[in-house]
Amino acid sequence: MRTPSLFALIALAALLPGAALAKVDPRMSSVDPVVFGDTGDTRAFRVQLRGVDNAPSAGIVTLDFSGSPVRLEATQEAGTTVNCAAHTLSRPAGAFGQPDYGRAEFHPRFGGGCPGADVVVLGDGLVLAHVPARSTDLDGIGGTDLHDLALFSGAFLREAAGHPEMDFDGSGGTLGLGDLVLLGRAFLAGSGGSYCP
Ligand SMILES: [Ca+2]
Repeated sequence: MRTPSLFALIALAALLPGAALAKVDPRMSSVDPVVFGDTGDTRAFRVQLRGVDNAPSAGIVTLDFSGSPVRLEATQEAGTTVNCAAHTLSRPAGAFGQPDYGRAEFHPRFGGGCPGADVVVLGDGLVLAHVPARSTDLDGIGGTDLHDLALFSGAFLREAAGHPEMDFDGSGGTLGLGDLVLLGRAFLAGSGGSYCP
């Protein structure tokens, strides 16, 4: 009885240091400040997982939109898993030995957004950050369409300030051409609007 137990203990001891190093540490990991929704896969949202030793760490990254009114598209880019019931997107960070070791790069497809930091970013189940969400499909209806263009044009012509939800290029401050270009690109792409049920 004692011999297998001893072997098991030795095996466990050999595994533990590696497991401890591989564990994701929220203090060391980094997350982009805003998650932008897109249907053309041109807007990246990057998460870098790191362990307590500040070295990259593999793991699964999850974006939890359940506390926001964001409408996830039912079809996401290759490698990203959408859970419509849970309102989450997840994808694995790059594996050890790869150039993107520990990094997950999302190009999330969704409509609507939230000005508050209501999207929870998790690495291997640990909360890394809370971030706001923004998309050119402002109303979360029908993808990026004429109505969104009208909403943007109205705000742009009236006051151009105080609309963080339309700051698509993340420049801060007033609305500008950079925001319009991104909206126009999504509009011309003509995609989006096939939301999760
Ligand atoms: Ca829309």
